[in-house]
Amino acid sequence: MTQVCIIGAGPAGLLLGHLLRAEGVDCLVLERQSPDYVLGRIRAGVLERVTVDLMERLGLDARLKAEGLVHDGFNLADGERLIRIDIAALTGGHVVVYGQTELTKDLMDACGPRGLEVVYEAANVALHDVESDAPHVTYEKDGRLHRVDARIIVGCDGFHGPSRKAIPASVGKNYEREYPFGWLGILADVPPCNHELIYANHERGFALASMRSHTRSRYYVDVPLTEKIEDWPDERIWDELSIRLGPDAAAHITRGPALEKSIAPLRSFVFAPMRHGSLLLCGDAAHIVPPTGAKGLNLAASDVLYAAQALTAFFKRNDADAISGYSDKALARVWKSERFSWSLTRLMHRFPEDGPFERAMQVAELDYIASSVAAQTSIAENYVGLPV
Ligand code: RFL
Ligand code: PHB
Repeated sequence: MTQVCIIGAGPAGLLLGHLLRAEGVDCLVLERQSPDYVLGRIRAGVLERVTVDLMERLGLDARLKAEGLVHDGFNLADGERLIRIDIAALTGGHVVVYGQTELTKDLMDACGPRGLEVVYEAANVALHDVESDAPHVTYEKDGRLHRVDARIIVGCDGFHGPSRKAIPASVGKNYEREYPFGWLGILADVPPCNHELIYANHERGFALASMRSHTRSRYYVDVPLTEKIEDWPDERIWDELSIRLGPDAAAHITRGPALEKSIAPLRSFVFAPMRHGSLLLCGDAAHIVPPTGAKGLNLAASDVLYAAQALTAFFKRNDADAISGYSDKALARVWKSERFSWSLTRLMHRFPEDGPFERAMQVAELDYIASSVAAQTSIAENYVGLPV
């Protein structure tokens, strides 16, 4: 028996586990994959304050502080022009570039010393009786079936995990938008072409220049969903980046062998409500944003913050209202990030169904942003992260 059973040891599950442990709430984390598999997934790179603050509160921010790159701005590229969004001047804040892999590693390394129990390679995780006050979870490991009784289950098991599916269709609603392209990402040990991120809308398609450190770069181009990674040898990706990012950036691109290459589909998705009975959902288990706004991991962090507050109030002060209020509180922030991620995706990508009118709207919007402090401020305050 445990107070909280957390499903999934990605950033959401591990952050929540550590926060609950720090409050003296019992919990157990079940993860389908091995630690190495989890760390092999290359994903987010940009942290908002909410995420950095949680790591600081946990006292797990030593490496993030030492190695994270503070970014005071980023750029939107439109053909030849770079429109700089000066986050620091417009909002007083900044974002920190620090890979999700590194953050996950910091959280993983702290599990042993802090007594956070994670069962890796837990197969066939299934949720039972989530509507009741006595739910339980079953899983298989080492050829045996295990059962975990808990008072609360928190689904942090990503978009494809079993938690959301444990909520009956009659109770929840899916809001969904799929995009007709994916992002082909390349990671390489080469210096970045620019000291800040560049999001480019070129007639050949979208490109993003990002980084993990001064010596490791992360780049993306959008590709039709029919595209296969085998058709994209490294040189083809570098050639495409050099065109789409524009001549100034191209002049500073250093090419190198790919450490990792993958294609990720783009999706906007929200499942509501984010609580049903004794089950709460956090992070990608409840919602997906297209990566254009760099919001996915940060939304997982704000969900976890709200969930930790609610569960602490429940277990320490017997406050059941905190749990009932979790979904509305989390969704209020989720929807605003969904809107921002969708609108930046719309602005920066070429959609196959778009004609000259839609293209003219993109040009006009970018032109407006370039000339309007108000428009830049709106983008900056969303990018830096809305208040929690
Ligand atoms: P995760 O990271 O998917 O973790 C879920 C965990 O649950 C496990 N799991 C199960 N465990 C037990 N039983 C089962 N049946 C299970 N099924 C799944 C999984 O193995 C996994 O360990 O979800 P979480 O924790 O909610 O975290 C969300 C973030 O990972 C995600 O939102 C971000 O990576 C999105 N994202 C970005 N977010 C940002 O904030 N900033 C960015 O710059 C950014 N860039 C990105 C991104 C996502 C990308 N891809 C590949 C989708 C760039 C890309 C390309
Ligand atoms: C990344 O570095 O992987 C990254 C950065 C910004 C985004 C998405 C991904 O918007």
